[in-house]
Parts: sequence; C-alpha cells; structure tokens
Amino acid sequence: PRQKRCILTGSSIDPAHGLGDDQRQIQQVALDFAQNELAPNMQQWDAEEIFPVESLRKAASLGFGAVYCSDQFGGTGLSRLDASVIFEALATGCCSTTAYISIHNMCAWMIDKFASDDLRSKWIPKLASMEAFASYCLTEPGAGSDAASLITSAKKDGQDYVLNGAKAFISGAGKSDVYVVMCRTGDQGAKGVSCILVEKGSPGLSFGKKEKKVGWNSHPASIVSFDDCRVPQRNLVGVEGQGFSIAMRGLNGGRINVASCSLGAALAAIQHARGHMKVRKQFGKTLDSFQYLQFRLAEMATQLVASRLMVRNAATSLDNKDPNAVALCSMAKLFATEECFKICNDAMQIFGGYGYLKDYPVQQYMRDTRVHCILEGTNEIMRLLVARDILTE
Ligand code: FAD
Ligand code: 2MC
Repeated sequence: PRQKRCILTGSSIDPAHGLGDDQRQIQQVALDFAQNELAPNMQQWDAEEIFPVESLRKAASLGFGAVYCSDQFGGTGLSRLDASVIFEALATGCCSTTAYISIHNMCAWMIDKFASDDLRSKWIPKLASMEAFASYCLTEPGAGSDAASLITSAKKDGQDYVLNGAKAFISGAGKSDVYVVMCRTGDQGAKGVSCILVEKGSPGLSFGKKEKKVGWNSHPASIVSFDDCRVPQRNLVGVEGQGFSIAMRGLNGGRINVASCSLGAALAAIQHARGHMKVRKQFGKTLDSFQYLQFRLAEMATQLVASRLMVRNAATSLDNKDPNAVALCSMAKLFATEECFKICNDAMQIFGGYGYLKDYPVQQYMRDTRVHCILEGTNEIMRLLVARDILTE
C-alpha cells in the first residue's frame, strides 16, 4: 500500500528541535507548502520534466524567493539559519524544485550583496516574487572543479562588455531571466575573474540542448553560450577582478542550502521507510519487528540529526561571519550530502522491490540527492577545502 505522508512532529528527528517560536512558524509555513503544493506533484514534475512556474511563484509569495536578501529592495531579510530551516522543510515535498529555489536564492543574494543599487532595485523585487528567475554560471566544459581556470571572456567595447565562451550544466538555463556569469576580464587565475549579469534576450546569448539527468528533473540544465554577447557595462556586479570571490561567497551559502535540501529529502525518506515497515509483512510479521531493520532505521535517524546539527552550525557560522565559516560550510556539505544520500538509499532498500518502482517516492529522493555530492563543489573539493583549513599554519 502507498504511504500516507506525515511529518514526524515531536519525535527525536522533528526538524523543529532547537528552534525558536519565529523559526518554528516559518518552518510550519514551509512544511505545509511542501505537503500541499510540492509533494502531490513531485512525481509528475520528475517524470514529465516540468518546471513548475506557478508553484515557484506561490513559494515566492511566502517569502522564499529572496530569503536571505536584505529587505531594502524586497528581500525577506532572514538569516542563513532560517534559510536552511526553510529549504529543509520545502525539500520534504520536492527536493529537485527546492534545489532550484536555493540556486535562485544564491543568485539573488549575490546581486543584493554586491551589485549597484540600480541593478538591485531593478532585479531584487522581481527575483523576490520570482516574476524573474535566476541562474548561476560558473562551470565551463573545461573548468569544473578548477573553477578559477575559466576562459569565458568579457571585453570592454564602448559602453558594453562583449562576452565569448560557454558555461556548462547551468541549472535553469533557458527558463531563467537573469544569468549571473563569472567571466574573465583580466589575467589568468582567480583575480582575473569578474561577475556580470546577462539578461535573457541579450544578443549573442543562446542555450544548448536540455541535458537528460538522473534526477533534478523539475528544472532544466544546459550549456549557455555567449557569442559576441553584448551587455551594458553597468551590469558588472561588484568591481572587476572581484568575480571569483563573489562566486565563492555565494557558494558558501549555496553549499549550506543544497545540504539542507538533502536533509529534507532524507527526513521524508525516513518517514516513508518507517511507514512501510509498519505495514509490510514478511515471515508473518511486519518489517518493524526485525531488529536488523530497527537498527538500520535508528542509524538513519542518527545520521540525519548529526547532519542537521552540522548544517545549522555552519549556517550560524555564516550568520556570525565566523572566520572558519568556509571550512564549516564545506564540512557540513560533505557530511550531510553523503549521509543523507545514504539515508535515502537505505530507505529504498527497506522498501524492497517496491522501492525501485517509480510509484513510490523513495527512489526519487535517492536520485535527487545523489547529485548533491557532485555539484556546488564536489565532495572531493569539500575535502580539499577542509584539509587546507586544517593544514594552514
Ligand atoms: P571535474 O572537475 O572534471 O571532476 C571529476 C572528478 O575529479 C570529480 O570526482 C572531482 O571531485 C575529482 N577531482 C577534480 N579535482 C580534484 C582534486 N584536485 N582532487 C581530488 N579530486 C578531484 N555549475 C554551475 O556553474 N551552475 C549550475 O547551475 C550547475 N548546475 C549543475 C546541475 C547538475 C545536475 C550538475 C550535474 C552539475 C551542475 N553544475 C553547475 C556543475 C557542477 O558544479 C560541476 O559538475 C562540478 O563542480 C564538478 O565539475 P566537473 O563536472 O567538471 O568535474
Ligand atoms: N569562500 C570565500 N573565498 C573563497 C572560497 C570560499 N569558499 N574558496 C576560495 N576562496 C578564495 C580564496 O580565499 C582565494 O582568495 P585570496 O586569493 O584573496 O586568498 C581565492 O578565492 C582563490 O582561491 P584559491 O587560491 O583557493 O584557488 P584554487 O584555484 O586553488 O581553489 C577552489 C579554488 C578549488 C576552492 C574553487 O575553484 C572551487 O570551489 N571549486 C569548485 C567549483 C564549484 O564549487 N562549482 C560549483 C558550481 S555551481 C553549481 O554546481 C550549482 C548547482 C549552482
């Protein structure tokens, strides 16, 4: 039998643990939205690869479009910790859609934090309402983990920049209205990179074929190409040469956000596994009477709570501008994305053969969380960042 969705309130894995009243309220709004708007649709959005514009705008109407942007131009003005709580809650309903919302939020923050007031006043209200969607463009076909080796160029010409090159794997490509593009305006290396906003419709901007993905199917990804793509110089975010730093600072939050999406998926997967264990009978007993499976569930719950503590601790370190925030965010992303993927995979195992059927949601949580170990910096790069932090004199 299919499982009725229920959020485990009051249990040891309740995501409300340790939160204040305000945070609990925001969390409840996000959980209700996840249950009523996202969960009933996640299977169809995945199967038919639907980008759910209307539901995204409903999420934005609740304040989830620009969660941690300041309220000056229409951001919600919440903390990174609040954002983590929100993304975890939303991801219980659809991990893929929440992951796109989190990328959009990262871009909005980069604009709100580093762009001119002209750009902020133009874009933040539209991004906050999700009237406009945003994409983050760092990766290139030849520059993935070694992001500072990117070669997409931007050259000044009159009042404009002229961009040439290509970005790979860009989430939201084709659907997004604004592309936050890291490109080379100077010498080799990180210091020669700038961050430039490219609007959809700019001459010379085009998109490759939609990639076929294992998960993350409720939003498209493709190559974004710049062929003498002309944008006004006022679209520069920050100053020339600051682009790599802006990109990395965006990603510190992004890594927490994507780890939070993993938490939500793992929480939902545990709930489904628990439900299945209570009703599925083999050897004359329900699965929940087998101690091996009880212990498995106990370990899944323990890894979820450990992951959540790390993610929230890292989010708080960003809120507090802790000098160790980069390493703490990297550790949290590494730990939570790996453990939560394992939780989803274990939940699938507990479902037996049914777990492998697309009628049941656990396989989708497993597919959607797998990529969190690869993107926003692979987990090998997270290890590199942590090791550097530990080894630096
Ligand atoms: P590579 O860098 O080629 O790495 C290959 C392998 O080598 C990995 O296991 C890696 O960890 C390992 N490796 C590399 N260097 C080292 C090292 N020094 N030490 C140890 N191991 C190493 N990018 C964007 O900019 N915007 C997006 O919106 C976006 N969305 C994405 C959506 C999806 C579904 C996917 C799959 C990717 C997306 N990406 C996006 C790109 C993503 O960030 C990159 O795929 C990722 O950073 C890894 O780069 P790569 O694929 O080139 O792998
Ligand atoms: N936060 C703040 N600053 C950072 C930083 C971070 N997380 N990471 C690096 N920097 C700074 C660093 O301090 C240095 O500044 P300074 O010269 O002032 O000291 C500068 O950036 C250059 O860094 P490094 O000297 O460490 O450069 P290096 O090339 O050795 O390593 C590396 C950079 C590997 C950390 C970086 O290229 C990286 O993070 N790679 C992974 C790429 C990635 O995460 N891609 C994700 C794409 S988005 C995505 O997948 C989505 C789904 C949206």
